[in-house]
Amino acid sequence: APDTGPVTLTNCDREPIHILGRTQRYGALLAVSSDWLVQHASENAADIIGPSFATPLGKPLSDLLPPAALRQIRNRLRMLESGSNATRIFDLVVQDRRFDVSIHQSGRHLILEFEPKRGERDGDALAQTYPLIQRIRDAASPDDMLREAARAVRALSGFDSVMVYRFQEDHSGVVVAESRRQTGQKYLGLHFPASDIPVQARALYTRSLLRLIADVSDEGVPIIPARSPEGTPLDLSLAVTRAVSPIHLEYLRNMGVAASMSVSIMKDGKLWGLFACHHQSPHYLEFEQRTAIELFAHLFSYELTRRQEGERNESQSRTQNLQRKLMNHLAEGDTLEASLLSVSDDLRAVIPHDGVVLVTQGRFHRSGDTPSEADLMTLEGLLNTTAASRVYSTDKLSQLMPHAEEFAKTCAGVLAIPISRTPRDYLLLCRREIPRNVAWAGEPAKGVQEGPNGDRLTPRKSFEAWRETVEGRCAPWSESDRHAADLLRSLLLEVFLRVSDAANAERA
Ligand code: BLA
Repeated sequence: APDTGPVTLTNCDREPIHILGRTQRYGALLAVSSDWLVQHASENAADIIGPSFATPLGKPLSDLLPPAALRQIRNRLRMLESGSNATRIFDLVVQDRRFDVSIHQSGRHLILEFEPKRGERDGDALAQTYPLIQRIRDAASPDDMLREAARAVRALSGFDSVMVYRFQEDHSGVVVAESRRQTGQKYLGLHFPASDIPVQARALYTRSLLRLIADVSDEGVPIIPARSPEGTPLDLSLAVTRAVSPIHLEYLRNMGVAASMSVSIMKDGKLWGLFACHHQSPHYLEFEQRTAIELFAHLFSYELTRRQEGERNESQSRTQNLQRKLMNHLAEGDTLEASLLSVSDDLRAVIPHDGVVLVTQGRFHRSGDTPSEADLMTLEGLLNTTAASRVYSTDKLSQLMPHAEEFAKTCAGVLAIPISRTPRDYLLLCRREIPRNVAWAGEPAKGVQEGPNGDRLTPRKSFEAWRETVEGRCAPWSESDRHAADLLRSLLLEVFLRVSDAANAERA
């Protein structure tokens, strides 16, 4: 049934944040029809653009804007027609006032957003970007690279603090780098649940790569009328001045933040993470500066992909290495158990784990942190009910085997690689529970009042919520873990075939 009730902390992903019907105060928004009649306008249009916009609804744009401005807009529209989904004009003049204007199509409307130019810009932003990218390129390690990136975005934006927030496979997130004006780190290493940046927000952030929340006390300016005559609200998904979810505003206020900006970090067409920027006081950035930061994020994404391709090659060569060593051991006449044990370091490098069990012919050869023999017997029975000749993995073994709760500290999840068909033999990799006693670096949640949207909206409470969700879980088996497991499965199958061929040959 559709959920029509209020948005709460447990159904965050239902909040329709793209049709909230308000813009942030720093801009004014107009929606015009294909014949350029104003259909919607934010209530601040006259304040921001000029007195001709006192009663704009239903009027032709040509009555409201000077001919030169109209010409600039018309020229820009050609760009929209040629495929890009948004365009911008950096200097549009209306009666001595200068604006940056963002233009995009939304349903049957053309949306124009006006932001007044504030004083002389320094013209440095773009020039500043390239040396900063060079430093990223030169970074010695992946961690270094993330740290440099946070520093760079802080330099480009003037925000007090910048974090690199990375999404995990389950859409929870972790702060992987942090740069703050006041020394020290506040959130580095902390995890947050997926619902802190709900699914519809993540989807928007893949389409619109930068949003500035210039003042968290700004509840937004209404756009009128709220609905079109057909009854539909204006879709603001790509609107740069889109007002922000009140739930998120409360989160930011509880965090002691007065302005926030996030910039998407894309990788392979997916949202890899965000630069999350915070300021102690309201903080506005002009469009060109925002554009430079967007460009930086774009170049950074590119560097990230490049580096990770390098890592992928490395992991491929590690897998090959593992394969070669294993073959050598077997060729020298070692048993499979002995061979696997002697390559365990290489195996751990390919698929990180805390313990390993070779299950063959009803016997268990264990090494590292694994369940007991008795528990393994139960587990083997259950694994025999999973699909044949497929890698099976779970990051919460207790879902398959309730009793596993009791030994989650030793082994909370397994990845089982079937290595022969009859009877089913397995190579079982085990992982311990995710450690949840991460040190909290920030100040305790002092004096946070429970607001209208409930009591979870602080990073500290949020972290607690994440802790509960990972209770009894190990770190998720990633796509590349499973891929490596598949490769290993075919390799081991081949080995088994050879071993049994050899045995047959001996017998003959
Ligand atoms: C958006 N939540 C966001 C954003 C961030 C976070 C970075 C992007 C918008 C921005 O630039 O501020 C979360 N920010 C964090 C986290 C840290 C941080 C985890 O600094 C940690 C250090 N948020 C909740 C809950 C709900 C929620 C429980 O915590 C829902 C009930 C909603 N968050 C929410 C929504 C948005 C959001 C709706 C989108 C805001 C928008 O774009 O309109």
